[in-house]
Amino acid sequence: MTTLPPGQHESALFHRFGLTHFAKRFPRYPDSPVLRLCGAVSSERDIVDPLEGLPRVSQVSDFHCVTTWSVRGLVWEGVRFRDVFERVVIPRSAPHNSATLVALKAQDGARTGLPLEDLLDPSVLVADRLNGEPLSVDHGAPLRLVAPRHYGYKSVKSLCELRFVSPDAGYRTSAFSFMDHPRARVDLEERGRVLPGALLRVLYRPLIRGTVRRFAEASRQREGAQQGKPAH
Ligand SMILES: Nc1nc2c(c(=O)[nH]1)N[C@H]1C(S)=C(S)[C@@H](COP(=O)(O)O)O[C@H]1N2
Ligand SMILES: [Mo]
Repeated sequence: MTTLPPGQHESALFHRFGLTHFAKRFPRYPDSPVLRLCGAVSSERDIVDPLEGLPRVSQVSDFHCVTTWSVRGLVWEGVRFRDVFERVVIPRSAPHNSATLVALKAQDGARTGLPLEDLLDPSVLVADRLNGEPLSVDHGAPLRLVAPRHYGYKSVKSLCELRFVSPDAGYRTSAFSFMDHPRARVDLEERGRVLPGALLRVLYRPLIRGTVRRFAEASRQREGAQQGKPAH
């Protein structure tokens, strides 16, 4: 059994989760994996099926939401970010050497970023399957980042854009900036930028229940609306 990082408790379920204003937002193109490469690059590109032909891996990892719930033993399948970088990003887009920060954007508008060095860690995947099935819309179809050593908000669902930037350019976040730590490593309890992790634990924990309910409710509503639509 893995031990959980400081301040986390185990959740039996992998909740659909996020900032409340994302509860009713869903990916626009859950069936079309396209990754935009842009920023300080030699050529901006839209890569269709970016995982095609790359070496696939399966990885079991725990997932840690900054609000203190963790789920153990998720089985992700996809391609290591490092391989996407070396085999697709460099040959197709050639980021400048100064672009050591990557701004991440999702189809639902969620934004964060991570240092390129953190993304190149072998534990970081661009995943398209979870627990033996294609990624669902709830969990980030068609492609999601999985960065298990960082809080869940870095594991961007429905990932659609990698913007390579210099560190002084920074990146936009969808949260208040104090909530987005530049690295957000779970082992160091880097929950946010200003307040200590041990304080944010206490502030975030009471929000879990209501957030889970809102996200689940929005998901049920979407499924209901989908069933009313003709198949295409
Ligand atoms: N696109 C997108 N990615 C996101 C979020 C989101 O709202 N939108 N929420 C983040 C947060 S805070 C968490 S804890 C995890 C939750 O993953 P899940 O919804 O697949 O359980 O996704 C992260 N990635
Ligand atoms: Mo989270």
